[in-house]
Amino acid sequence: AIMRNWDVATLLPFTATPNRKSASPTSFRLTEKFILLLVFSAFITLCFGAIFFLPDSSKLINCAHTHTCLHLQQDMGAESGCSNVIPPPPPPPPPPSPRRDCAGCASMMKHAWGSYRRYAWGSNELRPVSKQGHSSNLFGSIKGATIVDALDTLYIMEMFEEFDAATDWIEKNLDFNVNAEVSVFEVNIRFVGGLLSAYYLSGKEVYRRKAVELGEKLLPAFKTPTGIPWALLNLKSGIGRNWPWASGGSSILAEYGTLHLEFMHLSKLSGNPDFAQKVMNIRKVLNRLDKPQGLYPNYLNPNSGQWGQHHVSVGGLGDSFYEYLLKAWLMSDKTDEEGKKMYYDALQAIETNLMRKSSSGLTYIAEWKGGLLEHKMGHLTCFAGGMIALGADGAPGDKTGHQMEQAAEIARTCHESYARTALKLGPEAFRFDGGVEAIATRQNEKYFILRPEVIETYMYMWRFTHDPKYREWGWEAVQALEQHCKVEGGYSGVRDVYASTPNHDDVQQSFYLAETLKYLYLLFSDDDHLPFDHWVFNTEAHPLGPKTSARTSDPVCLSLQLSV
Ligand code: DMJ
Repeated sequence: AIMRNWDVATLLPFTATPNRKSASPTSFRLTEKFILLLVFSAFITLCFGAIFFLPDSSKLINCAHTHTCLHLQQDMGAESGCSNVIPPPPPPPPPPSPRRDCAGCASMMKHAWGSYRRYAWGSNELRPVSKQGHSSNLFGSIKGATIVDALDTLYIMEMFEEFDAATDWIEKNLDFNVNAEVSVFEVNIRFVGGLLSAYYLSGKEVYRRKAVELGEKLLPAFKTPTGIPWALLNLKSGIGRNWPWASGGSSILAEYGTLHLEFMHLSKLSGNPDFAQKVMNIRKVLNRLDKPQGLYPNYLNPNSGQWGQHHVSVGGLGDSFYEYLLKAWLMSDKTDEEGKKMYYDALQAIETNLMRKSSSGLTYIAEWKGGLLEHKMGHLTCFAGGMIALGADGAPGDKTGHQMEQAAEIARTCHESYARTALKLGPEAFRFDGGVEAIATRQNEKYFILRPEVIETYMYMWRFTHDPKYREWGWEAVQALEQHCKVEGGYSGVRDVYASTPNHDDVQQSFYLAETLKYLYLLFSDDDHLPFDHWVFNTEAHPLGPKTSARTSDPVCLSLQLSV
């Protein structure tokens, strides 16, 4: 009530009646009113002036925790000429670290998967520019390569609605009863590997059943005089053959040598020892053979059991054979002594005969052709940084530190192969001859097809060293992928990484979802997300289920171990 009386009194001069004679003592005359009006307008002008000319405090509030804020404060101090009264700026906050939870990488997966689902559902792969399905002859008429390859990435990134849609498609449509020739290696690493890891992660029986069913379809590939399998197999007739271009009808080291992990798991999950026997026999054949300089040639004839051409590579045609020797030992809880010895002996021979340093000090792994070196390193070879780091801990004779250094040097060289291009993406192969270092010189080696190997190595190096440069390098790759490979309909490879604008090849490879995006996600995740002491990744980045020490008979529990 008191307030109301005060209000009335204050307002009276402005609400008084125009009849001056009857004006109360509180009324004003015209001149007084004019003066009051002047004072009032001056006050209003001052207020507006303050709004326009004083520092913008709202900006300060909004940016209180950012770099821009700091700059703004400094600018304002300089403008107002009162820099001496402003206290010295606090030390700058640490640079914004890459997104550690990698929500960014998960959103890349959403775009890649969403586009595949929209434009190519059920096909093997997506053509992201023309927005339609794409089928490579590696899978014959088996369908859904991207669905099976991406299953575990969806699960790991907690995209469960998408994972359920994929499971539904697999239950209803994934069919191996096809009269078609497939690549035994590709079907094994992508389909068998993808199904096995989906089983270990989710515990869904359909994945175990389909993996074993497909494994059984692949067994006829081993019907050769030596038991070294054919590269190609007709799934209906069980007739196999080798690639017509492979030296004298040979099988390929990286193909027959990259069945071991999956087949050991198939025996365990099916109770059928055939799978394990077939891959252990491959070892036997290899161990009977003389190896030039301790090296494994890429070609081996499955009829005669003799080497073909003496070409050796840690990249294409050789790569994952070495990887599977090491991982077989790790997966056996370090009981597979034969695998261990074969791996470290082979690595020693590679170091002696293939590993070289360029004149500016970049370490690379060359290719070996009958004793002569070709000073070229493939993008595929870049996985070796991660492999060597993974094995360094068990290296014989105090070589752990030395192997970690080698791994770090390979990672640096592979990063340079990206950094020296216009698009900041790595070429298919780069050379160290003719005055160049880590640069592709041939037109047909300048393409980038969304391959994972360099990011794979960053991921392993990050986990073992926690050196922030590996996350920085990974983030550079993310930015380049977003800028040059992302299109409305997904992600595409590019034809020339040295061209200033990307020329898209219109293929979104299934390994982009299986490997590249998964390794990126893990690079920015905590170490206990799929810890290495529990899980071993197959060569297509499919985590194969906990090693003996962590094993439980209930696969659903295995998936729970992930989140603990
Ligand atoms: C993948 O299919 C596998 O990583 C394989 O071992 C070799 N290369 C491709 C991806 O580059």
